[in-house]
Amino acid sequence: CECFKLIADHFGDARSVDKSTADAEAVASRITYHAEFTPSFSPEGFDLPKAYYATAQSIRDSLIINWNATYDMYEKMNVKQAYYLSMEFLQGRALSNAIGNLELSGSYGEALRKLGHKLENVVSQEPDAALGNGGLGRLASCFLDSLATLNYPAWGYGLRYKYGLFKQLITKEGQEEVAENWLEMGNPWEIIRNDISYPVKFYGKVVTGSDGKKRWIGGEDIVAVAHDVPIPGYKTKTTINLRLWSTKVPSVDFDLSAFNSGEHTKACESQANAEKICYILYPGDDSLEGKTLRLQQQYTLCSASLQDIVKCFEKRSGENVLWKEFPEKVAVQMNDTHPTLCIPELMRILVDLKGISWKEAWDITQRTVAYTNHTVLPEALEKWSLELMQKLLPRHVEIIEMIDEELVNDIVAEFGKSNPILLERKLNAMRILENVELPSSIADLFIKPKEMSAIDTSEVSKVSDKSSLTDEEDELDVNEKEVDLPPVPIPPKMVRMANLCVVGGHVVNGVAEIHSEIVKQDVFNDFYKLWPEKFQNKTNGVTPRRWIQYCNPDLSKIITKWIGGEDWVLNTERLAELRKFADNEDLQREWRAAKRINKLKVVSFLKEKTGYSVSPDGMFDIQVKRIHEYKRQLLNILGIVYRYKKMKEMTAVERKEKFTSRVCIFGGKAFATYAQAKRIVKLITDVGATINNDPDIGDLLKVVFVPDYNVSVAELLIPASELSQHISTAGMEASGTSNMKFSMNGCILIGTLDGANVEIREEVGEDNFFLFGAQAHEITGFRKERAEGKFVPDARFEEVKEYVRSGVFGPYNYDELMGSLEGNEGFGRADYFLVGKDFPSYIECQEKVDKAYKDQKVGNGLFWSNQVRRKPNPAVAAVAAPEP
Ligand code: GPQ
Repeated sequence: CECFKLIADHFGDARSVDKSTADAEAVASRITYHAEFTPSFSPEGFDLPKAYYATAQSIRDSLIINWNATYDMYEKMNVKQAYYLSMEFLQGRALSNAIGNLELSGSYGEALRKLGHKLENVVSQEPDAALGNGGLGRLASCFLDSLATLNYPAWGYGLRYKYGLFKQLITKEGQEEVAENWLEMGNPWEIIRNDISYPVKFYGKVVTGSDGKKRWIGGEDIVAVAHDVPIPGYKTKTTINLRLWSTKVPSVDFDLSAFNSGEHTKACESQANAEKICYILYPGDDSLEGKTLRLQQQYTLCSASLQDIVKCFEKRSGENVLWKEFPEKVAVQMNDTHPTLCIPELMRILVDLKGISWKEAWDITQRTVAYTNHTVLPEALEKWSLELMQKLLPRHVEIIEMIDEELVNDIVAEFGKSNPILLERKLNAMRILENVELPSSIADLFIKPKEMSAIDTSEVSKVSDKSSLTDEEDELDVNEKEVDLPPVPIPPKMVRMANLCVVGGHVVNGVAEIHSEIVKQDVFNDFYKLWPEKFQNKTNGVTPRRWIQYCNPDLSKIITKWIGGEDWVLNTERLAELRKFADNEDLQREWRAAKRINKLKVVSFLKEKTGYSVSPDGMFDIQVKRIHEYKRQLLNILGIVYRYKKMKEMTAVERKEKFTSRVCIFGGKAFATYAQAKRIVKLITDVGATINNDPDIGDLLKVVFVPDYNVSVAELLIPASELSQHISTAGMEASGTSNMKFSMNGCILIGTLDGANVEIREEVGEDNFFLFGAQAHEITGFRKERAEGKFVPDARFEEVKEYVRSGVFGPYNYDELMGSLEGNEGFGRADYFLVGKDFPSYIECQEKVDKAYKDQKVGNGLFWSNQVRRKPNPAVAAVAAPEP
């Protein structure tokens, strides 16, 4: 886009880091300056923690120069700015990324060496900024890197949680959670903006003034304070901003008289209440708990960010603020439904505070806001209790009710009143408010249950299963109910945030092609039929800087050497040029050597973290992601149990002959109250403890659960991976993003046709993707088959469950976990995620993997970098192969 180019060009003469002064000498003196004047550390000594802090501060100086220049540019050019609102940013470490993006690795390495430290030891001092749970948060962070790199005028907005995602300990009991105090040693990256703060209100009531305007008054006010984190682009001066809010009480609210009269706790109460909003990252991932505090967090993010965005728009507009041009200057992207309150909040600001008519404000809001959906799991489609929301945000509820009413009118206009059954179904599916009465003019259209008996349609029976009763029977039934049955509970009134997003935004996108199809054809099908133009796909992506270049320097050097030039870091299409050299033995040797270096790093890491010694000769088979039943770590571990059982039944010679040596690595956190996920963690660690200590097995099979999986651990494991598992029940993983990272690091995937796997498989070619399992369109049928008792499980699956139950892996009672894979009795949950259904094809597929890995070892060259073998792209093949 022209304006990005202008920005990039303009930077030619903007202030920037002067690379000529960034030689090692100059860098060392900047670092020592900070070591001396950084108040957080004592003056003597220069140990690693201090070296990290001083190094980070010296880099931050450089970032600030670019960050200010970027901001000045946006101001001057009054560009349209994109704002990415997200409750999660899973940033990981920042130091090596910043040094790399500023192209200062050489001088920093050299400077630190002079000062007595290795750069890699210094960067590993940094705690991960884990302000996110998993894929959704990491995607937000990858976007920031890419937006800055591509010179987009964009900002991120989030919350500055005092405690990030919990630290995971693996004990004999399984997973334990400990608070992660990532700010304990201070945060050298953030710039506390005491000059930028906004009031955020909760509770109170709405009054109508004499001018007819609504005002939200009373209640509790807190203050959101900005903390800015500069985000550098790669090989550009563009440095964008991640603005994180923390909360405090307005200074006038401190109860001095209570404090003076000795009631210290009372005096500090309101402070603690305000601060607790940003205490912890909501630990849920695809689930909903926590209620009031979580809603306060969501509203704080939306309110503070929108006040900030509006203020910036007004400032840049000067004297003449044209509100209808707001969407030409502002795009607000909501990362899932967590920031949905942006919609009523923008309406409130425009209508109540800026005096704009409802109609115009609605038009502005819709054109400004867009929504990314990240899940189709019904339990993850957020709903809020209307009652709770009414208490906490009374004005927003009025606005939401109004939006709902307009939607109801639109639906009635669209579907007419002539088919009340269809209309009722549409209203039930599409309304924002759930279990809330319709306006009487519309409610009167619908038949009361007693009148239904007269109508004979299959649709009606869905609405009421009493439809087949005669009038008399119906009377009787009602009377019986009155006498015998307890009153039917009134279903709670809820606000459906996803519906509000679809209605209030101009675009809805899914995160992989198959997911976006499911969004259109299933989750939001009624909306799709009404507004097909709103629905899009935007397949996720990851930054190649962090996920190849910095985490895998050895592989990066090889790529750069063979395809000639480093520009693949900005243009990943170029990686396809490697295909031309797929059969070249030198490339194969170099590739294998790089993989081995990475594997050796993991060998030491596993020893240090778990005590287990693993061989670098085994295939590194990795599944790292949040622990969730739909991601099916259970399928993986049961496959391993099967393998182990078979090995035990063979002689040493036979098992060596039959099986490929594997190091099976798991990592990931389970939501603290997700009992089933925790049982899976326990099973993995128990299986590991048995197999890893079994002298019959030795290096033929090892099973290791890496504790406290996070971004930094991913940066270590992914480059060492040879097989990675993306084996979710088809249709349930919206996209996945680690599948992309593994592929980029020369790893083969085993997986189902789910999420981004589908597109990855198209890209790498069918013979480089080990595919198994049921497909998305078959899942409902298979579940039905189970429910009807028609499913006959494979004997191998029965055998494996039995083996787990037999106690081979220790005394823990696995009845509940194994029972969930069976019928409907006892613990039976009828194997909702179809582990049993996919088990045979999974283990057969794993046998193919074994064979393929073995074959590469007997000399048919570079199997495991086989991605590059795919038939050459004609466009690429047309380019003469340069000599490496
Ligand atoms: N995802 Cl709704 C999360 O990590 N957390 C969430 O709360 C929701 C989704 C993931 C999703 O499970 C993955 O399939 C995606 O790749 C990822 O979001 C990013 O889109």
